This record gives sequence, structure tokens and C-alpha cells, in this order.
Amino acid sequence: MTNKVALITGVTGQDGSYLAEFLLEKGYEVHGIKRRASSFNTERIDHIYQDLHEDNPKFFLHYGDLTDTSNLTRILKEVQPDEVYNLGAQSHVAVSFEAPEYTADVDAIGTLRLLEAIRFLGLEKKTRFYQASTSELYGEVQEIPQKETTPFHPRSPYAVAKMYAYWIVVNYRESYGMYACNGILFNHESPRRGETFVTRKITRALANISQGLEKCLYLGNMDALRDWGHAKDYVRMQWMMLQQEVADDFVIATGKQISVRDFVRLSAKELGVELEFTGEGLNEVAMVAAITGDNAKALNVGDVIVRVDPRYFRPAEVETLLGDPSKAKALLGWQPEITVEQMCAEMVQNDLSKAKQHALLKAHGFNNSMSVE
Ligand code: NDP
Ligand code: GDR
Repeated sequence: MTNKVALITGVTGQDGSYLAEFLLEKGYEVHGIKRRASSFNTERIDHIYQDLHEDNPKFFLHYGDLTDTSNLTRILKEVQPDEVYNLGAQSHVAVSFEAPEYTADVDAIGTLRLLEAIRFLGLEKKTRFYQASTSELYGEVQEIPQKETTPFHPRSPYAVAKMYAYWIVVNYRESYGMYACNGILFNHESPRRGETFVTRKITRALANISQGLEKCLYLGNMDALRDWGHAKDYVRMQWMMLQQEVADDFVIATGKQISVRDFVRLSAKELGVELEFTGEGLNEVAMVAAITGDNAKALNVGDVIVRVDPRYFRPAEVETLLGDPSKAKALLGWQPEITVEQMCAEMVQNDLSKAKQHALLKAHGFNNSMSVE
């Protein structure tokens, strides 16, 4: 057990919630920054919430925002963390084309704000810093597979902002001797993945369709290839990176890739549905070819349940990503433990159980909507 103190930005997100759990289990005192919102936004961490009136609480939440320098400085001064994990971000690539300036403010300058606050407070020799860098930096890939030395070519405002963050972390390490690391993480998912990222969109929609709650899933580029791992494996690595003697940057990936189309296929299979893909480009559809289990009660052979909608194509696409995690394996002994098939099954089962609950409520006349009288 440790008595270290950690501060996590983005604690309410997918990775933040798993990392907070992981650090609490290791005995850390964990502080997280959450944003003020008009409705509850702590669903992913409610199960680890601790009533501050109880003895010896270890988990604390602070209101804050990566766009607010004085707020970040005050929190850092109060918390005096041994480790900062900067996971907070406007993390949606497609949304970054709609809100490029905000994305740059949060993802690029937000990182600078934190580093500067650490320096300003004289914490640069005490506080270790983890930056959530991304495989999106590779964008238009220059080499397959991608490793730490592969040149960057970002393809979205999100990726360009993250590129600034990457280099400012390297710069603060080189300029001020700060212990600051970039984890260049490839896509990682889980049942806690945000509902508009493609994997969760697929598992959630297919589960709903299997229960008759939705009719059709609309997707963009199904040819895109990604190296998908499980968030639990990846947050473990975030911590490992900060426990080394010398700060360094690491690619974290599984070394395997599949297409969005294959992820659709895998998800359907987990529901007991075989799909046949026909047509090309915008006319491509996926049709139920066979039903092998008893989960897809609402479906019939011949139903078209996936179509293409051009709204989900991006102005510039990242077609293929495949990571080479050899450095992390050799220097840190890290190895992913969960395969994409296991992860997909876990996500589908989680969404299926939610869909079944909704279907049951609906069948008994309850309205699931959140309307407030
Ligand atoms: P999520 O989108 O699930 O979580 C993002 C978190 O950042 C949320 O807690 C969100 O708060 C918070 N946030 C957003 N804007 C601000 C802001 N202005 N100030 C403070 N906090 C903010 O992302 P993930 O957990 O999936 O990813 C974690 C980090 O890792 C991100 O930086 C992402 O870019 C990066 N990354 C993710 C990968 C992945 O595949 N998951 C791969 C590589 C990098 P709220 O809940 O209020 O929205
Ligand atoms: P990505 O993840 O852009 O890789 O960024 P996302 O799941 O959004 O897209 C993956 C690929 O699927 C294609 N796609 C669709 N994507 C979405 N969201 N919705 C669709 O309907 C759809 N149809 C096809 C996309 O075009 C893309 O090629 C994620 C985020 O977590 C980033 O924060 C992180 O840095 C990177 O992973 C690594």
C-alpha cells in the first residue's frame, strides 16, 4: 500500500473512472476534477464515491475545467499531488471538426496550463505528469505498424491539438527536468465507452435492435481499421509509466487491427446473429443472414439492420492504425490481457442487459424518457 496522492483530470470519463478505481486499490489518495454540468455526470464513478463524512476518505472530487488556469493552479496547490494524470479532453475526433477552437483550448492549452501551474507552484521536482497522447497523432500513417519513432501526420483538429500537448510535455521534460511522459495510446474501449464512439455505438444499437427498441444502425466509414484494446489494460499502463526511474514516451497497443465492419460482425455474432454485407459505398447494408441464438427475438432473417449515412464521414479520415507496443513490453513488462473478441463480448452483454431491462419496462407500459413535469 502506498500513501501517494494522485490528481486525475477527466475522472468522470471512461479511462478516468478505471484509473481512479485502480489507484484507490493501490492505496492512493485520489483527487479528480469534474466539470459542473446541469445534470449528473458522475455515473461512471458513482460506485467509488466516498461520503466525506465517513472516516479516512480517500477519494475527492473538485469542480474544475482545463480552460480555467486559476482553478487548476488552486487545485494543484491544495492537493500537492505526487502524480498528475491528464486524461481530460474534448476527446471526440468528429466533434473536433465542429468545435476546433474549443478542442484546441482544452486539449492543447489545457495541457500547457497544467504544466505551467506545476512549475509556478515549484512542484516540478515532486509531481510526475502523465499525458493522454494518442495514435491519432499518426493520422495519415507513414509506417506500419506505428511505433514511438514513426513521424506524426495528424488529420483532425483533435489530433493537431494533441500534437501540441505531446510536444509541450516533451519540452517541459527537456527544459525543466520534469518527470513527464506521453502514453501514445491506441483506441481502447469498454462497457463504459462513450455512446458516440463507434464500438459502443455498435454494441448499444445492435443490442437495442435485437430487443425491438431500434430498427437500424447508421454508420460512416466501415473500412476504417483500428487497433482496439481494453481500457482496463491501458490504465494499468498509464500508472506503470509513472513508476519508472526515467520519464519516457510509450506506444500502447495490442499489435492487431480489425475493421469497423468486422467489429459489427463480431457484435452481431455475440447476439446470435450472422450478418451478410451487400452493396458498395453509400449503398452498403448488413442484413440478417441467420439467427443462431435466442437473444435476437425481435429479428427475422432478411432484416436490414445496418446502413451507411454520409453524415458520419469525416472531412479527413484516419484509415488505418496498428500499433507496435514492443518498447512497452520490453522496458515495462506490459502486455495486454484482454482480446478484442473478449472486449466486444463484454460490451455487447452489458448493452444487452440494459436493452432487456428497457424492453421489459416498455412492454409493461412504462415510459423510459426523463421528462420532468
Ligand atoms: P472520455 O471522453 O470518456 O473522457 C474525457 C474526460 O474529459 C471526461 O471526464 C470529460 O468530462 C473531461 N473533460 C472534457 N472537457 C473538459 C474540460 N474542458 N475540462 C475538464 N475536463 C474535461 O475520454 P476517454 O476516457 O476515452 O479518454 C481519456 C483521454 O485519453 C482523453 O484525453 C482522450 O483524448 C485520450 N485518448 C483516448 C483514447 C481512447 O481510445 N479512449 C486513445 C488515446 C487517447 P465530462 O464527463 O464532464 O464530459
Ligand atoms: P477514433 O474513434 O476517431 O479512432 O478516436 P471512433 O470510435 O470515433 O472512430 C473510429 C473509426 O470508426 C469510424 N466510424 C465511425 N465513428 C463514429 N464515432 N461513429 C460512426 O458512426 C462511425 N462510422 C464509422 C470513424 O470514421 C473512425 O475511423 C478515438 C477517441 O477515443 C480519441 O479520443 C482517441 O485519441 C483515439 O480513439 C485513439
